Amino acid sequence: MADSVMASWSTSEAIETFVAAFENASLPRRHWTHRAHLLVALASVQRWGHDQALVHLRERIRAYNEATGTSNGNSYGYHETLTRWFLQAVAAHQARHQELPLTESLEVLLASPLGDPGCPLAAYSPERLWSVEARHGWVEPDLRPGAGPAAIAAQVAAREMRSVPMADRPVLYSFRRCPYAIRARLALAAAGLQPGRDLELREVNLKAKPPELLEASVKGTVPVLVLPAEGRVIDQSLDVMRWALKDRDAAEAIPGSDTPRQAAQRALIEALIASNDGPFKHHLDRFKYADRYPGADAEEHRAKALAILREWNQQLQHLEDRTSLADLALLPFVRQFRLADPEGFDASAGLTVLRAWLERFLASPELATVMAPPWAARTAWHSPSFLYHFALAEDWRAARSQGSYRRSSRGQSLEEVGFIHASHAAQLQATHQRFYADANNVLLLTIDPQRLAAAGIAVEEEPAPGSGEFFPHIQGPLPLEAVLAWEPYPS
Ligand SMILES: N[C@@H](CCC(=O)N[C@@H](CS)C(=O)NCC(=O)O)C(=O)O
Repeated sequence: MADSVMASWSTSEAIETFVAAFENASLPRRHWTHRAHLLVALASVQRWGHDQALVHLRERIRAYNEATGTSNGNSYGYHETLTRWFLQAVAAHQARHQELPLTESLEVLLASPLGDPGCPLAAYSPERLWSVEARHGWVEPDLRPGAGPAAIAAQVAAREMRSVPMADRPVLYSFRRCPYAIRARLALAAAGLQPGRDLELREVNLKAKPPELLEASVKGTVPVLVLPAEGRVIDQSLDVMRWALKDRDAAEAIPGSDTPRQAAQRALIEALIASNDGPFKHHLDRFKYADRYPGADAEEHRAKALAILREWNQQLQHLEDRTSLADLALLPFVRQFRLADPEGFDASAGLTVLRAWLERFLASPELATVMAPPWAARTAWHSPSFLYHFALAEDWRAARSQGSYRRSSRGQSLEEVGFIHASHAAQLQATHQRFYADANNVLLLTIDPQRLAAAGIAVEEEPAPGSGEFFPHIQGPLPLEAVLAWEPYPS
C-alpha cells in the first residue's frame, strides 16, 4: 500500500483500504497512530453504532497487536479503559457531526478536546490509568469522576453553539511555513480560537495567490485576516496577533501597563519585536536567501544576525517566565535562522539562554498545533475564482517541454473532444473520484481564467452529459503561462 494513500485518506476508497489493512492486520505498525485509531473508531461507529463497534474493535485491536508483535499483557497491548473512553468520545462526536464526510469529521475531532490523546489524563491519575485493572477492564476516573467523554462532549457542544455564524466568520489567509503567518497562528491559537469553529483558514500557495486574498489586501502577503463582521481587513502579522489577544489574553502575553514592572516588560517586548522585524529580519533574509540579494555577503549577514541574537540572549533573561507576545513574535524567525545552518547555530558561543528558549519552543505542543491541520495544510485552499484541471504527470511534463497542453481529460486529446475539461473548486473531489481515483501521478493544475482570456482562449460553462451539472470547458490548447501552480492530488 502506497504511503501517500496511507497518509491522505482523501477518498472513500483510500479510507476503506486503510481500515481493511487494520482489520486484516497487514497495516504496518508505524501507521497505527492516534489519528489512525480515531479514523478506524469513527468508521466502525458509523458502520455499526457504538455498542457493536466496541465488541468488534476489542477483538480486532487484540488480534492486530498479536499479529504485529505486541502481546496483550499487563503492561502492553490492548487497553480496555482507553478503548472505551475514545469510543464513547467518537460516538458523541459522530452524533453531532453526522453530516460531515469522514475525513473532515476526523479533523474536527482531532481539533477538539474529545480527540486529544492526553484528555483521559485530566480525569485519571497516571497510576490508575496505567494500572493492570484499567488495562483489562473499565475503571472510573479517580481525579475528576464526572469528567468522562460524555461531559466533555457536552462542553464542546455548548461551545459550538456559541460559535460564529458562517457569513461573519473571520477568514485567515496563511502559509504553513511563513514565519509571519506562524506567529499569527500562534497568537490566534493562544487566544483559544479554532479554525472551523471561530474562523476559516485558507492555506495560500504564494505562486498562485487567490484573487480573494488580493482583493482583501493588494500587497498580497500573508497573513491576512478578513473580518466581515467588523468590515475590516488586517494585513500585518503583529496586528493580527494583537487583534487575537485583545480580550482573550488569559495568559497575559501582553502585560498591562498599571505597574512600573508591567510597563518595563511591555517596553522590553516592544524593543525585542522592533529588533526582530527590523535588523534581524534584514540580516536573516540576506543570509538565508543571499542569491536573491545581488552583492550580499551571506557570511557578513549571518555574523550580524548572530550579534543580535547574543543581545537577545541577555535581554531574554529579563522577560517574565511566561509566554509573551515577544516569544510568539520572535521564535518563528529564530527557528528559521537555525534551520538555515543548524550546526553553525548550535556551535555559536553566547547563545545558551536563547538556545534553550528555542528548544522549548521547537518541542512545544503550541508549535506542533499550528503546523498541522486544521491550522496548516499541505494543500492550498481551492479558490472559486480559479479553474482546475487534473493532468497525468507525464502529460504535463510533455506539455512543459512542448510549450502547450493539449489533453482534454484522461485518455482523450483536445483534438478528439474539441475542448479541455476543467472543474470549479467545489467539483474537484467528485471529478477526481469519478475519473482519476485509480490513477497514480495525478497533478492538479491551478488555472488563472484571466490569463486564459489574455491568451485569447475562451471558457464555456457547459452541462456534463448525464448529470446536467455545469463544468468549465476550455476552448483551445492550455497556454503554460495560464497555469499558476501544479501539485500532486491528493497531496
Ligand atoms: N509585514 C508583513 C510581512 C508578511 C510577509 O512578508 N509574508 C511573506 C511570506 S513569509 C509573503 O507573503 N510574501 C509574499 C510573496 O512571497 O509573494 C507581516 O508582518 O504580515
